[in-house]
Amino acid sequence: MVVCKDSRCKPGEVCAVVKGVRRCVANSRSICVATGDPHYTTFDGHRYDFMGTCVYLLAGLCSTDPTLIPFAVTVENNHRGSHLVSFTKVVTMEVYNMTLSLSQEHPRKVKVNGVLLDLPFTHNQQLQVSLRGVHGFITTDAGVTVTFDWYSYARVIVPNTYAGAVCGLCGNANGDPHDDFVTRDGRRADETHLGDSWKRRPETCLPWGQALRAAGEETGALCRLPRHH
Ligand SMILES: [Ca+2]
Repeated sequence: MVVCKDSRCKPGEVCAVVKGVRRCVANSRSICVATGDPHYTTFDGHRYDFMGTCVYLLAGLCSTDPTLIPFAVTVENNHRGSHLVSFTKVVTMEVYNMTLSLSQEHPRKVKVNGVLLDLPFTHNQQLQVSLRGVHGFITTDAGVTVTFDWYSYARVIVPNTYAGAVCGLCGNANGDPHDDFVTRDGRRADETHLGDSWKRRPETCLPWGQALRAAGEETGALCRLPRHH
């Protein structure tokens, strides 16, 4: 039997009984929101607008801590109506060597490794996808949850075991909103440079200005998801 003591848990964790086993669990969580056209609120509460039309890393593990389950959540934005704004079109989570997508195109369904499925979906008790109200919830036993309403409102929820170990448009979840605007290469940035740095496979994505001029093209087709490392 696994036994833990509070003194052996990381900061931000407590010892608790989970499914009959005592183990260290997070005692709080952080929520990042992407909504509308799109407005972002980072895990640490920093709010900003970024309207790139590509595939971006919203949040993912950026630490080599072996106790943390790797995951990556990307968002794909498109134009809706006006060419001047973009909306979240697809939210994709990579976790446990699976790729799960919730897409505007397929309301109330999930695409798992390319196969479209009805909800609820469960996998090895590691992962569940369910419908709660208008929101699809991808919940993992790592404690990371992703939601999307198949329209424009997406969230990533991480337990504070991931504090300071995540990166992307949602920031690092370390409790400090002032250091959330950090690019992939670790530099401070404004919204545009922040967003552009978190493109997936940047060389195939158009910069925001060119994306505007190319509006009408299916920009999403230009940006395929590489594996997250
Ligand atoms: Ca922060």
